[in-house]
Amino acid sequence: MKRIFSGIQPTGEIHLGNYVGAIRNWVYLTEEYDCIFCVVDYHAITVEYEIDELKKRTLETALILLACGLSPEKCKMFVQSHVREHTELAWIFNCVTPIGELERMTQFKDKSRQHRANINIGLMGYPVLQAADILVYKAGYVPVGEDQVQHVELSREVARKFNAKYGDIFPEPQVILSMAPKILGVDGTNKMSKTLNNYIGLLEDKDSMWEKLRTAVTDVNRVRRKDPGNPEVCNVYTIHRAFSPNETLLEIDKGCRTASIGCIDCKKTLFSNMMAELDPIREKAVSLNNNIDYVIDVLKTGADTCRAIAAETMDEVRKTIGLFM
Ligand code: AQP
Repeated sequence: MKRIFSGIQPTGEIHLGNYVGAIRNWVYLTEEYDCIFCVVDYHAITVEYEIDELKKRTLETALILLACGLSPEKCKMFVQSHVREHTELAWIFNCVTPIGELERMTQFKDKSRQHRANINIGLMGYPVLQAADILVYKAGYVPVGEDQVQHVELSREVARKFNAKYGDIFPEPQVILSMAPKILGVDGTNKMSKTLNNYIGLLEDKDSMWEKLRTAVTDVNRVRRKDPGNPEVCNVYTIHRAFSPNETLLEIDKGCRTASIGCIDCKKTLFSNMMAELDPIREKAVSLNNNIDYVIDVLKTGADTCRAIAAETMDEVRKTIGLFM
């Protein structure tokens, strides 16, 4: 079975972008692939964070993954820091990765702007650790949102550089994109993001979800109710595509272009379709919250299984690069 690896940061509330851009696709993919999913806590400490929050967010992120439909029967799930081989391999990869490649990463440039007072080596080396996360399991496929494509390309480059220097050990991983690889935030400008505070959280209070959707930016050229709109440039329509059936999409598309419906009508339909899918997830999250030992157990079992796979790769790597064993 072909192997998949992907991760998610415990940096804040899991939002619609994470869900339709990645997590929902992960659930589908468990039917066909050998899947490994990870809450990447070491990635989360590359920016300022609350020490007491990290632990809580890590567990909450795992809980949401389970609530969204990932199950330990169909995939392995664990916390990155519980498998030390990730950081060990990252160090080795540091030694084959040119600094120039890291400096040109869009996320590094964006995060450096957002965190001017803390541009640390970890922030720059983030994609190297990501390459190690993927390649320590020799995963060939990485399902991510569009923002992560450049990092997966860098993983390919790292694998190539390592293989050229030491011999063919690693595959060059390929990206798998979901059907909604880029969801913008409610500001209609930036990618929906945990840290930009432009998100709609999966477990957020329903009234607050609606309020954020109600006021979300749509086609900026549609100023008055009677102006026709253009769904192609509307982020709300992009979210519709992720939640609404084809007939609804056609109706919305036509209604918007002819101004026979307004943005609020469109958002009401979206909210109803969205909640039909999210309500069971939210209910499952409540029940998992009452059974938190189960979540901890899933993570522990996942880490034990993944540690064994990672240890095998690291034995091979240590031997290959000439470490005294
Ligand atoms: N807006 C988005 N649209 C589509 N996919 C998205 N993803 C994130 N935002 C969107 C995908 O979700 C997965 C997990 O993301 P992550 O937690 O590893 O970090 P991120 O990509 O940096 O997401 P955030 O929310 O913006 O986190 P912060 O604010 O902490 O940087 C990935 O597959 C990602 O592509």
